[in-house]
Amino acid sequence: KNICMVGLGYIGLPTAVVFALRGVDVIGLDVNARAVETINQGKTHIVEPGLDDALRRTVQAGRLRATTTPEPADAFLIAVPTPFLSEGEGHDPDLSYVKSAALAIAPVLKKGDLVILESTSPVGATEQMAAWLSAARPDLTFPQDAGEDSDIRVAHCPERILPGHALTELVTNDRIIGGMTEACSTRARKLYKLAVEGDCIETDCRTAEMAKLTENSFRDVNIAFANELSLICDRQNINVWELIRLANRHPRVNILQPGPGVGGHCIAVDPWFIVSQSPEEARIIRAAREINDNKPEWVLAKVHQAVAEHAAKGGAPARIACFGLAFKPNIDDLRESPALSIATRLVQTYPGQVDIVEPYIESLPAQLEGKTQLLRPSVAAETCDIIVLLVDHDDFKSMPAPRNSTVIDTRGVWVGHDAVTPAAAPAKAEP
Ligand code: SAJ
Repeated sequence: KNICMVGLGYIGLPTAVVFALRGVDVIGLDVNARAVETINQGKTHIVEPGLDDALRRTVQAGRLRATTTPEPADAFLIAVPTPFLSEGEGHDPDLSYVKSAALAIAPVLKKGDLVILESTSPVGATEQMAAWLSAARPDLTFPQDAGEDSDIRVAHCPERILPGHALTELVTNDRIIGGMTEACSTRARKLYKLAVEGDCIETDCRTAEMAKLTENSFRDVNIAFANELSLICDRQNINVWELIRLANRHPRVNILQPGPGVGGHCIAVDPWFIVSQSPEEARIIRAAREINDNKPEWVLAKVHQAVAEHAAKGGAPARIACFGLAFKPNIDDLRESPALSIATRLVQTYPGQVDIVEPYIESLPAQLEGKTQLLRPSVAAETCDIIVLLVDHDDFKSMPAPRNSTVIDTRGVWVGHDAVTPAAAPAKAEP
């Protein structure tokens, strides 16, 4: 028995490795020839703690092999991107990668195979995928026409791992198993039980699709609540971090943390799938997306205000330091990062005045290269007039709060007990 992992990115590669570690023979299929070559050399093209070592062991043991050419397997797990379409206001889901993956594996499917969609998907995507497979293979039967007697079993089992904790969460998290029929669910559950120690809970594929979208929307709505509070508190001159700490002492209140916006490729995307399918009903979910997407503009306005106040004092133009570019703490992942977009806008607006501090990278991303410089935290804290804290990296938490600069702390790292307003400088350090 072997499996084919289709898509060897941030989700697919760790998943392939975890199954291979449990003794399953895994073929990895990807359109990226360079990634395939790197993996076959026992190396990773993504950053994930523990992955390098585990991948090398599984490749050396002959359990994991990558290819760009589809091959027969007993089960196919599809983990390809499902972004939204950039054109138009509707944020409609783009299923073109799922379609390409389905068309790639269709020719090698055989009676008895299992096809699982792991990518976060709008409701109905699994049935759509089964329809694409069926159109490509009229000689086989699928659950939509043959029910429990189908030749091919199809299910949606959404991935739920937190980047940075992939190898642990793949094994310990509970899994939702959404078969198109009960036989599909049973078959998929048996497969996941080879690697997953958490519960594998069966449901239908549409509920499974909605469950995954709901989880990320829940988090987005809760972060939006915290971000809205940060705006209200700023106007009322109340320290939002202290406020949230106090409110969370209530046994039934658990507010998340405000920040410069929501980044990554999941939480800022998935709620739009619900909004695009139910625009009339999904009012809170849409508002949350808009609040979180507008937070970077608010942070930029705070910086502009601080620059104007500095200029009013006369003297040299303000030096501005951006602390952090990553989309969340203690990782090097800059994808869809609000910190990166704020830094990029500041570099454009104040050319030659902005420095970057990001301990997790060694060279600047292309859009900033040649336009700014990377500084060590202590150097930037000494030399910059305005410090914009954008990521709550441990490196920043463990350093003393900069005392001689105006601090705009979007994460409450240094001004956890003070207002976020630049006017409130100098910042107080956390006791
Ligand atoms: N953030 C805040 N305040 C908070 C928590 C997070 O501003 O209190 C921000 C982060 O800084 C970051 C963004 O939200 O910019 C998202 O970070 P995250 O750590 O909440 O989530 P992701 O995108 O890394 O992973 C999420 C997870 N989903 C949930 O926790 C419900 C993960 O389990 C999913 O597998 C993943 O999305 C996915 O692939 O869908």
